[in-house]
Amino acid sequence: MTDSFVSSANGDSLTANGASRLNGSSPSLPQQPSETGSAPIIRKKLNGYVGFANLPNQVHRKSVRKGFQFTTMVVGESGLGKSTLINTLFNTGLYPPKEPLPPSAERPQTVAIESISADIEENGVRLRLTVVDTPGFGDFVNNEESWKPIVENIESRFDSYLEQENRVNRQKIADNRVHACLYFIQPTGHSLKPIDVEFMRQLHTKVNLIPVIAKADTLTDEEVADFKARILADIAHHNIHIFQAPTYENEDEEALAEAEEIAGQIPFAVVGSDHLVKTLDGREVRGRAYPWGVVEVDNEDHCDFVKLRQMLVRTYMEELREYTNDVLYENWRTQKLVSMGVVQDQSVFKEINPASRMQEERVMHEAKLAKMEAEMKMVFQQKVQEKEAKLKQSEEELYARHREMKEALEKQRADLEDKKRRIESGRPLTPEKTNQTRKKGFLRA
Ligand SMILES: Nc1nc2c(ncn2[C@@H]2O[C@H](COP(=O)(O)OP(=O)(O)O)[C@@H](O)[C@H]2O)c(=O)[nH]1
Ligand SMILES: [Mg+2]
Repeated sequence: MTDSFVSSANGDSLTANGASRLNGSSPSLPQQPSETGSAPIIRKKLNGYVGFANLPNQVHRKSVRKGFQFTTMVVGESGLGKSTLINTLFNTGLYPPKEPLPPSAERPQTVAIESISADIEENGVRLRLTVVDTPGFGDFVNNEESWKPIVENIESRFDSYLEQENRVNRQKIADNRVHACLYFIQPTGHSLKPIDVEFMRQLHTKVNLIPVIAKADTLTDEEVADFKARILADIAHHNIHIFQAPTYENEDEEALAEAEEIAGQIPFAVVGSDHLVKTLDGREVRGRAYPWGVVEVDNEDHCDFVKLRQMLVRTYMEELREYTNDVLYENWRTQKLVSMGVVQDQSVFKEINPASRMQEERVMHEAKLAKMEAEMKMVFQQKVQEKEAKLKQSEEELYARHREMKEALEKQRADLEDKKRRIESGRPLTPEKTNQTRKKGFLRA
């Protein structure tokens, strides 16, 4: 392998930084708002060295230390060269040569899911590679639900990730989600078969689909071109979403051209071989030797293997991981939680903007003050009213007493006047007194 993953990972992190996707055909990632809150962003030139230009290198060093982890799934009828292609892709003997089953052997009745992990290293970069194989897919008389165990497997991996995310302690989350699914199409030269369409329809919202034409050395160049066109038409007709290499706004022309070139080769017509053969001109290459010549795996004129490797490993492995996490898993998670009846509690996870929060608090405080003032006013008024009522009452009482006393005085005066008049007119003061004198006189007499 001439390409080094180190340099590509390094270069990508620089060009892809902070850019947004241009690719219209792939559902875009949820984008972060570019400006946080309402704070204006000031563009300034630096006067001297600060050092944050080194940040990508820090990330690089850290990720190299941590290592990478990637899970890919291969699906397709047996004998299409899945195991061989994986061995070719990662240049290891991940799958040892398989002994074909003897005719009398019992055949499995269901699609099995087998996963193999390997730690591989290239230029000091470690990759924990997991390949999920699906032997049995499309191998039965009735393949109606061949896709089912595969969907279940992908979902159970999502489930396990969700369960880990919901733990109280999330120190060690193992990411076993499938980041890419290589779907092997039989090199019939016709178009997609119902089983291909059904599989892709069931899976395209759950995994990054990468369709490949298996054993492309069995087709001529024209046949490959026609077959590709028909496959793409079928895919478009059934609204199947296959993984597209994303492009970014501020990327250089080279990167854009590369993305375009890769996108132009989908579905990749691949040839796999994990052993070396000698070409007519004496070179030792990975390939397949035929009586009429050698098919070279790593030769772009012979097949799309190099482009597939670029898509899956060299350029877009990180994109595949990111798309799986940010879009596929996120959608599945939302659906799952909603179907379980979980509703978003706005009061718990509400995002808080400090400015509006302060404004809210001020309004609340002012309302509280106004309420207190109103209450105090009311109490005051009540007290005043009570006092007024009391004063009025005592006034009335005073007035009544005054009237009473006045009346009594009037009466006394009238009595006195009456007496005065009687005295003046020489009449006895009271009839009783007359009686008394009479009595006295009678007694005296
Ligand atoms: N013509 C051709 N044969 C291939 C290719 N890849 C694998 N084979 C052969 O196909 C047979 C089945 O391959 P294998 O990788 O076991 O297929 P699997 O069952 O899909 O895993 C083996 O004999 C391989 O040598 C290819 O690209 N072209
Ligand atoms: Mg196999």
